[in-house]
Amino acid sequence: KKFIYTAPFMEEMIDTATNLYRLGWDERNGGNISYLLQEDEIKAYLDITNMKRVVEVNFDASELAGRYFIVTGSGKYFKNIKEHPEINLGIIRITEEGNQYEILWGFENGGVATSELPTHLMNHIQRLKVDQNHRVIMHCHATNLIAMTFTHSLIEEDMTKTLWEMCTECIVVFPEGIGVIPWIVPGTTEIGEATADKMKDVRLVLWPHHGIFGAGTTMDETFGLIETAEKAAQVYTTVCAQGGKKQTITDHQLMELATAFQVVPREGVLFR
Ligand code: 2HA
Ligand code: ZN
Repeated sequence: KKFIYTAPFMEEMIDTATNLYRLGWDERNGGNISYLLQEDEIKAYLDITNMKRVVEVNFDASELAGRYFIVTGSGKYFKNIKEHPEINLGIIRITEEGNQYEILWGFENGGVATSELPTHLMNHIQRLKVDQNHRVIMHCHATNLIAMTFTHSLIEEDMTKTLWEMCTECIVVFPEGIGVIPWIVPGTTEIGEATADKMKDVRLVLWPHHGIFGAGTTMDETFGLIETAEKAAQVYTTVCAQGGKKQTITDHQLMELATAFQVVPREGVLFR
């Protein structure tokens, strides 16, 4: 077998977690990532018949039976992933019944998958229904997006419009807009269901006063999606600090962008 630290999925996971930490979006044990892996990808690096431990899942994940994920650990710090991937990350497989997962690699010292596993798995189930190439769910505490949930309208169309206005790229990167759920206790199946429900239509879901969830087909794309929304939120913060908008990208200009880049903007955001 090849050395597992040379696996592209491992390198992507470590690099992304390290970047998120460096950006200040994953303090302490904040944030979590799960990355759907193909059996063939893993087999070159790991004996998939060698299961280390079994852990309960407290909801029905049978739609993901037999699926593999590399996932960040519960209570683990993104800051430490680069130094000790084998403690802070794990490779898991959902059992046939969908009520447990098996740990095939990592989570040494008795660790388990992220406390947000229900939301991650429910989002994977939902995104796979609308995008067969879907693979990544990422959660982080992006600073300016969180701040906006205190000062800005939480109506999705309002939030989407403001983010689109703040950087010309935004409407091209997330034409479907951003979802916003109510405040709910994290780690619960309730917040998982609310988030996954939004993921039918969007790849970005904002948790008020907490953080952001992103979905995508690759690690780079998912990271880039969150990065773009957070950049817009950062510009918004600066615009407010400078005294507010004096001019902006108009709705007509946003439509021109959508046409030029062949994206369909979410209904109900422009020309209201
Ligand atoms: O894992 O970010 O939402 C810590 C969190 C919970
Ligand atoms: Zn969080």
